[in-house]
Amino acid sequence: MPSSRLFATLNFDLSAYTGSDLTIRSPRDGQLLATLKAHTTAQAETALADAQTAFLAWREVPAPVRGELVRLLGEVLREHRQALGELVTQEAGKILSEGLGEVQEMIDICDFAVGLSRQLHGLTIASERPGHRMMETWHPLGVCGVITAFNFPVAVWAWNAALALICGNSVVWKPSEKTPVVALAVQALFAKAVERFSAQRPNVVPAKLCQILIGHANIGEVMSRSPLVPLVSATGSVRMGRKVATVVAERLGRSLLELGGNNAMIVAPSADLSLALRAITFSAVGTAGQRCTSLRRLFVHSSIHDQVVAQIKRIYASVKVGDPLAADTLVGPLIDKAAFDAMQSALQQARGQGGEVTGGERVDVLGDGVYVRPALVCMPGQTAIMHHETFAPILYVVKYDDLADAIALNNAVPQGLSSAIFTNDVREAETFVSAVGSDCGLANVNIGTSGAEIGGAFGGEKETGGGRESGSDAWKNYMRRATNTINYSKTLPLAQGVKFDI
Ligand code: UN1
Repeated sequence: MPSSRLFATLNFDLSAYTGSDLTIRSPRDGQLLATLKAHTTAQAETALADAQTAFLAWREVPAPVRGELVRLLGEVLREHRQALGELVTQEAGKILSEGLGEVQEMIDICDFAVGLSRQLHGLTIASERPGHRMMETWHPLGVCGVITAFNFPVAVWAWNAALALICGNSVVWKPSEKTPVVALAVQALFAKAVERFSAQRPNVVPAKLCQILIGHANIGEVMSRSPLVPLVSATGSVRMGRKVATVVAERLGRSLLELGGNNAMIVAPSADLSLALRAITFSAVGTAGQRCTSLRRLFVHSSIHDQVVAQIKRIYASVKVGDPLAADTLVGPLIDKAAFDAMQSALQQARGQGGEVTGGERVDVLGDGVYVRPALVCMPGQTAIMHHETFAPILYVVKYDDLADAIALNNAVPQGLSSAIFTNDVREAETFVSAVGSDCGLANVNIGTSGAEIGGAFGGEKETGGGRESGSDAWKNYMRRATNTINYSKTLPLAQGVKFDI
């Protein structure tokens, strides 16, 4: 098995997880990677109870000491970056540079979280009453349930886990049923970090601080229903997110959702076209169009439209579709045949709505791997199909004349994750990022829609779910806030001047 090198280095026995519930094939060539057993609903319940016990101990460990565990996780990830990146490529199909980039994203968030472990600051607030002080304290929250998708099979866990851990929480992770093997590898790497930590500080890290549950939607449902899980962080489809949000809301729990995107870019007349073309290509065909931040809609000013379309066609015809492990490949496989079918159905609908399709056909590369040439679709306007996210490399192009119209098109879809404008006109750039500009969680100028750094808050509005993960103050999602009013005077004045003498 291709992943055996990493598991052997880690002294990790995958056979403990072997069973007949999940058959995992590499999208690269269709080769069998593993057959795994799924956790049962009862096992999931037990895991949550164990996670609660772990939380009660971990919350008492000082935050900077919790940070040391995450620092060691970052260290272990650095040591295994190559092997883990290759395994991401094997199981998710993204090209090796992106597989390695994903591991780098894990390392980056670990570094960020280590710094944060000394900065979980609260405010001191001026009280209206004499001899009083108000302050805000941030406390650990509890068990954090993390549901992740196949396309970022490990980085999204790291965004959540690194922050949750320094915030004093325990973590239970349900990886995508399409990519559980690399998740098990990460679990083994985490165990290594714990081992290293415990050699210096025995009996500090509680057992079951981070657990993994392999399986289907039933596991996510147990997490969503359980009052032991104050926060469920879910990344994936709008359909899945709606279910999680509904079930969590029913018990008034907290959910952090990072769902579909339908990201657009505006290319204005003053754009630096050589930069724009590179950004368009990376955003639209990188990860074979299977990022939530992938570029799906392009609005090009009519004065440069034909020129831009001709150049994209030329790039699309020559972009290397191939083995994701080969150094010169830019477009790896789709995750599976169902993704190919969804792509073909979207192209069919686009044709029916007046679209002119170039590319999109299947390319024979390796074994049963499902490879496609990216598709460019010139549309007469923003028709119905463009309101849907199809997880495949399809780029719809529409002409515009007025910036206000292009911004309206950008905002006219139900999703609100990422967006970009290419312009050298400061008025256009500032308008795009202003209150009357893009309505997305990410609005970029002169870079593409995908490939965000971890330092910013990541997430989007509307059907994208509203959650913010990763950088900025996203850590606050993983803590509970207490407002404390302290009276150090010898009287008891009431707020708002209320008199209540007894
Ligand atoms: C996702 O596709 O779910 O901004 C996450 C990006 C990556 C993360 C994507 N840093 O494209």
